[in-house]
Amino acid sequence: MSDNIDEFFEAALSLVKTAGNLITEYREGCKLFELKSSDIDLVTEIDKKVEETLINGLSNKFPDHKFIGEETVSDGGKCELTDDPTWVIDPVDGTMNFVHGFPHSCISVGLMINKVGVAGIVYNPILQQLFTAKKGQGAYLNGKPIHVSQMTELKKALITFETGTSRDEERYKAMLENFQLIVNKGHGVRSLGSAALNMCMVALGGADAYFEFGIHAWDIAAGAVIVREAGGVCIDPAGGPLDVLSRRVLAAGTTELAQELAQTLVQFYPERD
Ligand code: LIP
Repeated sequence: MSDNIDEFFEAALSLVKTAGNLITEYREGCKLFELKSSDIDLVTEIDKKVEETLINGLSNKFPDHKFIGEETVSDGGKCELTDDPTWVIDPVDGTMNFVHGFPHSCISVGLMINKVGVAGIVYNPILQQLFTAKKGQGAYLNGKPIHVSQMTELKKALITFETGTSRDEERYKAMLENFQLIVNKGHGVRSLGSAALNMCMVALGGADAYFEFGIHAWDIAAGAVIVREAGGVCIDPAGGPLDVLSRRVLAAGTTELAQELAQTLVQFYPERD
């Protein structure tokens, strides 16, 4: 099995690096975009081209593999996770950043087999940050091993957090209440505008935890493998096991911090993918 995963990973990595060139042409920002579910949920032609490059390349090499791609699902495709090898892809995670030229956008590619994350690639081609992990083989930034922080207390923790891409009133209310809670109780809040890169900051040990309500499987599949291989935990924000289709995630360097956050956060339950 691990030989296959190495082969799958190497093929994906080569395609991700190629697709990254489509993003780096827009250092000042990709000003042409369309709206999806709200006026802050954007998609560009590059999102679609990157996803097409990855899915075509991987399905040519591995015809029996399945795909969950953000833009394919957005265009009406199935969002179905089976036991088959499934690539869970966000072609440009942080599309709002990409449009504005804020250099924190990435290609996020996760591989799940039997519904378990076995490989993750998160690549920010603008800043040349390549986060990678394979199950049981550790997590890396540009080929160097990375490890989560050992922070166990919220009062000393730096938490990454997002405002999201929907203006749903109930979600907003929970998001703002949680923002205030974390600011009052912790060391501070940071918001990169990309779930995948927020999770990589946890894997790097630069942030102590990340949580979000409203993300999708493609935002977190790769980051979950990278955080876990860096020694961290990825769970449901209420403390139970992570369900990548629940649109809820909590990643942390330690179980203790994760559980304290789970007891502290105001919960929100989006409609599942
Ligand atoms: C984004 C996520 C981010 C979240 C946004 C959006 P996109 O992904 O990475 O964490 O807050 O709502 O979903 O839409 O840029 O691929």
